[in-house]
Amino acid sequence: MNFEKTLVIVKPDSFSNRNIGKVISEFEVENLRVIGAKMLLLNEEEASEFYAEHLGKPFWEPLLDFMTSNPILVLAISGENAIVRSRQLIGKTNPAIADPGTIRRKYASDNRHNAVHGSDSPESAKRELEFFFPDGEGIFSWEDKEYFL
Ligand code: FUP
Repeated sequence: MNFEKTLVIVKPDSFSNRNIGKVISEFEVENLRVIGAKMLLLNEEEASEFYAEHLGKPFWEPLLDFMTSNPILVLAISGENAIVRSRQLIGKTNPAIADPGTIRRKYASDNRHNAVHGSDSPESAKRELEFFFPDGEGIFSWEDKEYFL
């Protein structure tokens, strides 16, 4: 068993499109469990820091505008091989070429308004969880309660 934690963001378009519940369900039905959740409105500084690796790319400014346009829901997700399995469920960045059945294929509009984010590696998951849940505060562990059984 390889239990992992990963960071998922339900993006602003999922709020506009009233898809937040559906997006969360996609993880839950696969036994990827919500162990932390926060609804936030990012400011430009926070969005820039979170997406720092994309600084200078042509989509940088529109990405920041989009990510600060509406609330987001940040989720800490836990489960077996949670990082790679979440990425598989989410699908490719561009929904037009994402596999049928993936979250982005079902709920995304284009490669910016793409419904959801998921950490792409163990290193990213660590950084991104720490970004939104510093020192693990707000994250519940599997050992905590019957909730997780
Ligand atoms: P992903 O890991 O699939 O979320 O995709 P990337 O890390 O490559 O990109 C991060 C975010 O940048 C995307 F979710 C949306 C934005 N982006 C664009 O707006 N346009 C692009 O062409 C590529 C990415």
